[in-house]
Amino acid sequence: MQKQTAFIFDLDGVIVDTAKFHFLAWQKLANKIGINFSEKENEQLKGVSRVKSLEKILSWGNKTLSDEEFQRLMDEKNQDYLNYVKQMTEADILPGVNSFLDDLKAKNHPIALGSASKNAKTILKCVKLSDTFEAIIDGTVVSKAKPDPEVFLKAAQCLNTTPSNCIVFEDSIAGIQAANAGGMTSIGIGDKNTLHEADFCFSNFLQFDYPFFKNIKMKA
Ligand code: B16
Ligand code: MG
Repeated sequence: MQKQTAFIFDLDGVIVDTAKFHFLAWQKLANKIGINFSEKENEQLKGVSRVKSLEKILSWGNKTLSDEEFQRLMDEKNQDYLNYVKQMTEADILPGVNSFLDDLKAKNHPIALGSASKNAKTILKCVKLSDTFEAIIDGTVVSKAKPDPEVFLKAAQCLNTTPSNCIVFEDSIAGIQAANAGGMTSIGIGDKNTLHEADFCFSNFLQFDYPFFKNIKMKA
């Protein structure tokens, strides 16, 4: 079993700010079908799978759709989203992320990606991080959406380590709940009030450095 502390990173909203693209694409779609969609609703979709996101939007508007129409709208939203994603470059990696990843690699910490997104590998390629993670667990290999801990438990397993040896970075409420449910130490990236269930919370990666994690009190 791996002893060195392992680090698991969410993607959207932690490594890159694709959360804003999800917002724009969902808002366009929701408005098109007559459903109001603001930042407040968007917060509830962070970390949530594409299917569950559309289900939630439809329930807010008391709408039901045929399976075919549901699929068509999901595809439309994803195409819209990918049009934003395809314009991304390394410059879109959030501040402080690259140097923190470099520090972890220099100290031989195992690192994995744990994302709900089915577009994770496309995004990593655009921002040139395809070879950074030892394990990539994304929406194509998980069956249960966050807040279920499956995505992070699979990541820990791939890194050959235990949940209690893992630190998870997350920007979503569902993702923090997933990390906590998996018995991992959770670090919220974002607003402290929104992510109050996190063990620690920072507004971004410039607010802490590698030495902070040398002395961190792990959950278990
Ligand atoms: P896709 P994460 C999540 O990624 C997003 O936060 C969430 O807003 C999105 O609906 C979900 O991925 C599915 O994404 O449509 O690309 O498959 O934050 O877990 O990296
Ligand atoms: Mg996220």
